[in-house]
Amino acid sequence: MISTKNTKILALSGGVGGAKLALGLATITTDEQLTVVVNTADDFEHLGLSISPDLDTLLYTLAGESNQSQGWGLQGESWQAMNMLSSFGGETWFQLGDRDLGTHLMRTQALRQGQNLTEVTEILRQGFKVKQRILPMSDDPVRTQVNTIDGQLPFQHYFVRERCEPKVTGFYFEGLSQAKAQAEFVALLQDPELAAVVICPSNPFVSVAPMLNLSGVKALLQKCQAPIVAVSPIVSGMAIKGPAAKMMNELNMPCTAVAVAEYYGDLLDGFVIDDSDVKQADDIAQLGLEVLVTPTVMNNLDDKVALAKQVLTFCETLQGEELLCGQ
Ligand code: FO1
Repeated sequence: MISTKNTKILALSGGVGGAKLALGLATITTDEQLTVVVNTADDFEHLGLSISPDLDTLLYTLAGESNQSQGWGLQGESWQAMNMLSSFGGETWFQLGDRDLGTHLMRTQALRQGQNLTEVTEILRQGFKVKQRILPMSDDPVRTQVNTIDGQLPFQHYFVRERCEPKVTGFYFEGLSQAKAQAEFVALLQDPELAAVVICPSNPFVSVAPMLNLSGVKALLQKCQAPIVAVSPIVSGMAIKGPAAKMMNELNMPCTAVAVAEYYGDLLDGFVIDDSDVKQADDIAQLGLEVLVTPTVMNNLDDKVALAKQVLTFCETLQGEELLCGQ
């Protein structure tokens, strides 16, 4: 199915938007070909539990178990534990379903027993029978703090409890300067078989930035021979999901695909924009990037697969190397 040389693919992903493209990529590649490195700066400790929302979104999505209408959590969920907690007057602003709680209990106990986040994620991945490698960006804690006009808020307090309402003035990634990039992530960036790096359409500021700004990662990306391609999370001046567009407005950035391309800067070889933003293609090319214009909105599995094929074909043209055979 796949050529034997230079066929490893690395996807960098935040939560929902990134997981959609990761599922498309997982559908058209062999199990060993794809590694997804996931943002862990959204992680937090809540009700005594270690919660890794983006890792879980990836696990649940690749396992075919995600709750797509809700946008997070698991299918077939029940809420008995939350209802019980609510009856005691406990904190219920962050909704943890009964099935989802099993994941957090498993992770929390394993971390407390001394396993690292990579090892715990591996246990969960095997439990969910996910074939692709899913790695946390780091085994060290990194915690996004959102600076707002109302003061600094931990990410989930800003995102879920305050529904992204406070006006954002900037971000601080607690622990980032001391955190080491996950070892296999570092090794993959130096692997001669790495053939493509795909930055998924995740929030550039709070999902992708923590991964890129881990010590040494940008330098390795700059050295890496594989094409680096990002998919714009901004389509027609809006974010498909989440607060990226609102953040751009509040940070006085134009809410455009061009602004996202500029934000990633010369790290990229190629940038993927939606058909509806075709008028921005020339401006992006002016930045020295190759541009792919294609439908990027993923409403169903066919859309995810179609975009994944387009992205890998784009990488092939940038690399001159075949990634997909007979697709
Ligand atoms: N998002 C919400 O908007 N409300 C919730 O109550 C909520 C609970 C939740 C529980 C577990 C989990 O893994 C994720 C959860 N999310 C919830 C989603 C999540 O916090 C965000 O989508 C991501 O952090 C942003 O990528």
